[in-house]
Amino acid sequence: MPIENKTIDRAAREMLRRTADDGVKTVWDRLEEQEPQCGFGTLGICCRNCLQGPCRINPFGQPDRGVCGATADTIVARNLLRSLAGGTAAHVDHAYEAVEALHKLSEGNVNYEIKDEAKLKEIASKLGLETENKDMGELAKEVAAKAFENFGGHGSEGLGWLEAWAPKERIDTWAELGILPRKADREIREAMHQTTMGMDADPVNLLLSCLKQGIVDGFAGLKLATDMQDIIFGTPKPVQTETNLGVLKEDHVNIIVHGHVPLLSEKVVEWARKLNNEAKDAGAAGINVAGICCTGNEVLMRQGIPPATNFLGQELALATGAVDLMVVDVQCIMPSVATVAGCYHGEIVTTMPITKIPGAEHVPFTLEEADEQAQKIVRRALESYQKRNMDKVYIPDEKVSIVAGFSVEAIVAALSKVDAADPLKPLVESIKSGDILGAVGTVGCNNAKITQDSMHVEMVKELIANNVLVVATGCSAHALGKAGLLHPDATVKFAGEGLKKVLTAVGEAAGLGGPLPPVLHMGSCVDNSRIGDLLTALAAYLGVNVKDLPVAASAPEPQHEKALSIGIWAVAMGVLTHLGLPPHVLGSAVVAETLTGEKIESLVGGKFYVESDPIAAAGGLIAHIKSKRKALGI
Ligand code: BF8
Ligand code: SF4
Repeated sequence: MPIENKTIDRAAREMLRRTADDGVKTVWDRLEEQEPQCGFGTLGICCRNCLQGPCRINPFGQPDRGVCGATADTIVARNLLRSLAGGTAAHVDHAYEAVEALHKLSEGNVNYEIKDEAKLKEIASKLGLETENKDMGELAKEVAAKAFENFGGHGSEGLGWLEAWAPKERIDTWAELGILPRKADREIREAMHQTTMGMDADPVNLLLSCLKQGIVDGFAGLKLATDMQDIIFGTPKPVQTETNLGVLKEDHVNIIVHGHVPLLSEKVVEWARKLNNEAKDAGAAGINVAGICCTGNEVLMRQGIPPATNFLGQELALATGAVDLMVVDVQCIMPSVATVAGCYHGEIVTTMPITKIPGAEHVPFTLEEADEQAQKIVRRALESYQKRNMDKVYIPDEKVSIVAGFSVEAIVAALSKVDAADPLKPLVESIKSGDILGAVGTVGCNNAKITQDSMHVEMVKELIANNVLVVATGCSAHALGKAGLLHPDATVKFAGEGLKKVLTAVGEAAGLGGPLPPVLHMGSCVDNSRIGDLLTALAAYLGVNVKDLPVAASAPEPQHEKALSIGIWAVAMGVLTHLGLPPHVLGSAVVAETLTGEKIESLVGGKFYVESDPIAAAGGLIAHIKSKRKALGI
């Protein structure tokens, strides 16, 4: 595959020339080695859920059933539900870690603080807790106790986080469909049970459970994690920094934080700052921390740490030979990072008991000893720096300015500069007048099957040219950042007239001396809950339901099971959700048509839309937005 087809990111292209020259394999080489990928797996019609299998269904004839009699429809739906349970488990486990941190800090056992007391109080009162005259530690303990209740429990008790934050209309809709979740762990467990041999064979029933996993993901995963993290680390405010591999510094000790949960990365950032002088003693100009994937987004949003690259660039960052240490926690860490670091330079440090990689060093990370361990990790980076061969360092000269940190609170704060008494009014008026046609949330991953960042960037350019406001999270936000779209200049250059007018008015009122960027970076993948909160607030303001808003979601380059869980949450919320490539469901017409068809839309208001051409996808999303506008009479 020519390098131009692998990525549009110029820094990544330079590094791929380097890895090719050095004979070092990357994710794209391994994809080529896998090709042709198994057709049965691609269609979702293989099953290995029992030892009578593996079974495969012939899409063109016999056999049309597995040994037990399962049809393609059953197998595809079952496999999808298992994937969703995996994605949901990842987010719920992430949320659990964050709740545990709040609980432990409330007991004074760990060295984390409550950075956002206002958010703690706001969450507590939404949960029905008394907040007046209460010590913050005490309140945190009560909120953590309420949060813990979302994971386990008895009977048919529901999710407190959902009950407090989901729109009433959604709760009624889900209850009517029988998909209002009970506790998260119970639902994930049940999905695993439901998909074992000799259990559910009804594809429609399985798909309803898929929707239920999405709802669990949204409230007991995304929303819960974000709320806890905002309380502990602060609610993001706009920050300005740079992105792409050029943020690595040749004369600095370079530490990469990679993974998802900010409990570790925040501490690494803190100790990198505190130990900066030790780096000078070691002969470096200082310590430079950069991020990859979603923990990179977390420390970007709150600490202004520059993102080095997104998912597909993780090996390429190491190929610079300038990364002295990459510390990882959970999720989206390719095991190959240990091999690539071995070919160039740098130590890979794993920290979590459920994420170890052969060839990496394991430094266990615990909340109780977070400071000691973070110091140890930073000092290991200093040692690694001293072993770096400067002749083998090559950092591409590619970096661009970005603005990030657009929490809902930050967006409302900017809008309130236009209308202090009624902050949502200017946004809603702009939508009504057509200056803003609608909004699309672009989220999710890179996938080696799609030219890196190309779908994100080309689709979003088309959207903003058509006056669609874009909010972004995850690796999508990274992609758009590297392409310059998280910067006010991009508003001038790419936005349609109406969108430009609004972003300029808000940006100038907010004292930025120019427009807001055309793409608002709202955070990591768990921060998709922020998009959910924004839509919920907008719908409430307009007196309509989320499913009636002129909005859509898109994961242009989805890769992870988590992206599917987020996607199905968006569908369950009532939002049309675009995917740039189909999940492994095409082996069942029932499943594929249900997920993308009118039936699911009539039930929940949302559905999936698959389109691999970025301009056509933008066109489809714009047509959807226009139809929603028409239905609203605007
Ligand atoms: O949680 S976007 S590749 S890093 S899964 Fe992974 Fe996908 Fe990136 Fe963040 Ni989200
Ligand atoms: Fe085959 Fe049925 Fe066993 Fe799956 S559960 S492997 S289809 S026999």
